[in-house]
Amino acid sequence: MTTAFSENPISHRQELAGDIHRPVFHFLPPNNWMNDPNGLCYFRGRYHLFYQKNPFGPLWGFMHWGHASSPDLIHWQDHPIALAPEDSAGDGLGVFSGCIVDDNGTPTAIYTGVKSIIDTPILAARARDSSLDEWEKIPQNPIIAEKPEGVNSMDFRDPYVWRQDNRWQMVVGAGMSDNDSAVLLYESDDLFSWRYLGPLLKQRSIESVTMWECPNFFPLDDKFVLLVSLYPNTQGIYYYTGNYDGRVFTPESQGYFDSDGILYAPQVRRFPDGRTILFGWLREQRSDEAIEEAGWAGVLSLPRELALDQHGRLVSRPVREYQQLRMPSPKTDHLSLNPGERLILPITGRQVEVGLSVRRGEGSFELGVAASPDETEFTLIGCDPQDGTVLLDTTHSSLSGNVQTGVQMLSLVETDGEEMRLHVLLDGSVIEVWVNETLSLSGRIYPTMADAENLFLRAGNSKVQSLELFAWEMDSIWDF
Ligand code: DQQ
Repeated sequence: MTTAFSENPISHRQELAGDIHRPVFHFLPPNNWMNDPNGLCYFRGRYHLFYQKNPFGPLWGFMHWGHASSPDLIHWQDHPIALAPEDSAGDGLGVFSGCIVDDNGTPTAIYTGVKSIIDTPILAARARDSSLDEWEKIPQNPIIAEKPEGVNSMDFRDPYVWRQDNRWQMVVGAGMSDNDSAVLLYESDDLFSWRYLGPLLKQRSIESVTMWECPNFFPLDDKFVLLVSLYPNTQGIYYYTGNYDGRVFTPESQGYFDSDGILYAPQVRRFPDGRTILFGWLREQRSDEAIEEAGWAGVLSLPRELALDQHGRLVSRPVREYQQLRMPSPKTDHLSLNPGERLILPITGRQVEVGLSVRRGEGSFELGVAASPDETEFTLIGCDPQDGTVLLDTTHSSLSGNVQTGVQMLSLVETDGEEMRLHVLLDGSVIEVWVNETLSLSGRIYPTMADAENLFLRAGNSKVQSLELFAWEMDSIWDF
């Protein structure tokens, strides 16, 4: 299904509301295609979120910046398209990813313009009203016309700008002719004329990666964090934490953030209340044909508050504001399970949050969600408190042949505490899992059966002595 471009977001949202795979408490486009979050910012009491949008259809192409705003990071209002491609502005083939900074009270977008596949200048546009609905691409564009030497012709994009020591600094994602990936560092006094300082980081850390997309570079606690998205084949988000003296970044630790490449191309900003928050794109795991039939694609993660833990790992938890979506009367229980015992939970649905707490050393168990009564479709979250691992297994999540499935795993280390606390948030085709409000896994699932709504617990080969359960039905963020 290809829908003609019309800016009538509420009617599109209403038309698609019956789709069982459509999340209701994660931000997603009214219809058609969305990918990366862009331009995350806070202006005059509202959070603004921009995003890569194809207004003409549900597959990637002809990128614009869509726009939504929120009073609380959870409930969103659609705005008109903010930035559209224009030949005369140097972005005729697409307005690709970028960020927004506050230039003395004027929100200013710094983004990738696509002039041709090998010509991707960095451009700027300034907001002309307080709702951030009207934008003017500046006459000085392009603000960076040429890529530095050694950068591959098609691998230069996604500027991220911040204030550093009374100057502006910018990083841009790149792929280099020596096969390294790089994040390139620039500096400016006025936001419009930029000096190239060289690579902030340049590496060939993972063999199959040819470029780092969507860099984010920001202070967190007393460190700096660099996030990069691993391209091609969208291999997920990798982070480096370390020290930054305003010129040189010295990484100390590194790792994957989330896993398996379903969460990708994040946008991070620190907000006035001091929290550093990330939104990521949760990629579809179904075929183009299935997406065309659905008429929409792409959804964002819940906003995640970032922190560094005692091991120096970059960790996250969903912002506390999502808890307002918990419906009254949670189901709570104190359970024990005999070896192999299976228990249907007293809650059903496609919009649920389940919390489970056990002590380390207990027997292993699985939580099943989105399970059909005949159990031909189900998604498993496995927990082994002895070795501290959590699995997200979507192998049986759908009977459709048009869906990619898999098994993801995360592991706690010895010193992560005496307890394992799982938080599972299911919202239509989105599943997000946290353990101990630090490490996360994200998945997409597409059950074919309308009644694939059950939840169950199943013990492994040993007894689970004591398991605390909290479960909530979750409300929609939309009024209809
Ligand atoms: N998406 C944008 C690019 C970016 C990629 C194009 C990452 O700017 O590199 O839609 O998903």
